[in-house]
Amino acid sequence: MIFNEEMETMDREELEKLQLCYLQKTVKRVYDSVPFYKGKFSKTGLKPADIQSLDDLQKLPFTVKQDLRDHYPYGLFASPMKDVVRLHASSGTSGKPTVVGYTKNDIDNWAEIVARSIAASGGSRDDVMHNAYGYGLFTGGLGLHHGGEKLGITTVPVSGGNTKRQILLILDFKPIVICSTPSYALHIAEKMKEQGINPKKTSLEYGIFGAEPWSEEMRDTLEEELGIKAMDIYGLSEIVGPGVSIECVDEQNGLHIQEDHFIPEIIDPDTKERVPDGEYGELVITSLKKEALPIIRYRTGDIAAINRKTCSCGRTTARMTRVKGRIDDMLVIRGVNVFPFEMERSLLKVEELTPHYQLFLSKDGHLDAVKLQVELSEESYVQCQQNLEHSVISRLKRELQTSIKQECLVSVDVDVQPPKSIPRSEGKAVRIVDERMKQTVN
Ligand code: DLL
Repeated sequence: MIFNEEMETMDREELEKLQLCYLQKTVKRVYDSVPFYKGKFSKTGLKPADIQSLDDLQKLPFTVKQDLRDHYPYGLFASPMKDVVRLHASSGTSGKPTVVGYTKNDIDNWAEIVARSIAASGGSRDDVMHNAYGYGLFTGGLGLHHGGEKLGITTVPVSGGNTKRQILLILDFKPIVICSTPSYALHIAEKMKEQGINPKKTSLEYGIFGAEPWSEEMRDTLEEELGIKAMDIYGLSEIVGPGVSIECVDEQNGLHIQEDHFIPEIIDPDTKERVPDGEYGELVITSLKKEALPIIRYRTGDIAAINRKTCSCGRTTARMTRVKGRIDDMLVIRGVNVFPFEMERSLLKVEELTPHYQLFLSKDGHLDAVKLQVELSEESYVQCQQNLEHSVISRLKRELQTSIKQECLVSVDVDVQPPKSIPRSEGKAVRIVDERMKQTVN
């Protein structure tokens, strides 16, 4: 179902006219109300009136996460605090979090795009939605919540954690849609099996999964394990939260960007020049309707590509590929660039292993070294114990190493552990344990 036909299927020429109008308003708003932007524009003598076409967007400077940190907490807000009704913040692994403010209109607009997203994923007002994204400063829980209520789907605000209770509520409330990180959905399925419940046989039909990178192979695993259709939702708190883009259930092939709210660009992160459609690069987003924290050309750090071909679902909006990973997470192993997520694809092809994994990074002299820790499924563990434990483990190690070498062109050490050795996550999974700094300090 298309929640907002007018906006989601708008003729592209019309859409671009609308985008230009909102872009001009946003540029004027930040110029007049945020000294940081006025200062930046002034360095190149740029005035809001210079934005006469969508191409002129490229005249505008980029904004980066550090700018938000440097102006912590409210320095980039374009609305007086009396108009700010909500704050969210990213967890921030080091130092202060990045803070995002919302006016009442911002919350309404966010609810609108998330309502569109849930509808695109197969949910409708006749259904029940189990929302297992964390509620709080993280945008996942409340983002899906308001979108759910706007759509009119019965929203269960269960939040993350207490997996036993999640299962009870899924069995009793009979939701059609589940929202969580892909890794937490896997964990819920695993716990169901432990309790003797077949995860394929619940009422669930659709999953809205995001907040962390996940592969096409992980989609197959989730769909198979839970007997659902799994859709990818993308967003980031600096821009709004979940709902920037979403896959449609019709094609499950690229995430429709809510282009009447955001302008996407893909740039080469080194030259900072735009790259053609279809080429991978860093996703840059400009907000068009945000009031409290409008943001100009925000460098997301996420690697994706854009395609503007029309989709069979009827939506005319540009689609982005699933995010390959963050630039910061890219590993350079003996000169080869690789994202952790690319190894996930190889792992999921080995039947005897579970879909859970962690990568340990260390230094081997001056070079980066990677150990991929994986675990045996319960079934194969029993088999290993019954017969030749070592030969099975060595075979799995070899298979996985060869597959990673073929797919990612890097050699990694593989460590096969017993079942349930890898920590399970209730939110974003911790895939990378970076021990390189620790080694340098010692
Ligand atoms: O993760 C918002 C969100 C909540 C998105 C629920 C989807 C579902 P942050 O905590 O600010 O916001 O983290 C944003 O997470 O820059 C990406 O690196 C990553 N990310 C988010 N969605 C996806 C996705 C939320 N579908 C950061 N695929 C982003 C890959 C994703 N990475």
